[in-house]
Amino acid sequence: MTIAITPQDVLVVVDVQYDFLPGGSLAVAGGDEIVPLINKLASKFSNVVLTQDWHPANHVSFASHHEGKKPFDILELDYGAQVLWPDHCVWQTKGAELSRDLNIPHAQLIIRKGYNRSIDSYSGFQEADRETLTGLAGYLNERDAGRLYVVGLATDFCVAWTALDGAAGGFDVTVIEDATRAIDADGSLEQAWTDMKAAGVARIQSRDILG
Ligand code: VGL
Ligand code: ZN
Repeated sequence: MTIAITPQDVLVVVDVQYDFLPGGSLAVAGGDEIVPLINKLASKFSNVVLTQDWHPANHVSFASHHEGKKPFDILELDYGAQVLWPDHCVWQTKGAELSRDLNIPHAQLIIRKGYNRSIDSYSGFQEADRETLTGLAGYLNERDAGRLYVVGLATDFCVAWTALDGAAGGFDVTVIEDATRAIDADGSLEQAWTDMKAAGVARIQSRDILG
């Protein structure tokens, strides 16, 4: 049984940007493999939203900004624990660009996130302070969105946080697992699936939609 996608259903394509693809500064293993699959899935949706990680050069999530810290260290900030990353997705750099191999001309909205220097934002819905909203929920509600299908990079960070916030916002959320790839730092992938399951986020494979 394949899932029938309705015109109200929305595909959310998370952070398919050069810095998360092979050769990028925070490359996710196999990240390039999912691009053709995302294109195929996108052809089934009349509404596609893209997210774009978009940081100023001195962003708080960059290890380089904290003396004596290195990528993947964890730092306690006002809003909670912050994983430190290599510099990535700095606005107006090639690494921040969406992959040109995405073939989704009908995508209607690009949500940028992480542009406040002192707050990270894995989620497409809200920043890591859990207060500052991006406007995505408002957009989806105003457009009378149906189910949300989430794909992209990385499964255990921006995909998971977007899916979790979508579910918390009352949306019916599904992650298409084989159209994502993970960073998997220190058990983060397993934790993400546990959290998503507990939140009622469904987990499917692309064949469940494509047949
Ligand atoms: C992401 C780490 C830092 C992601 C973004 O897109 O999953 N991960 N910024
Ligand atoms: Zn980032």
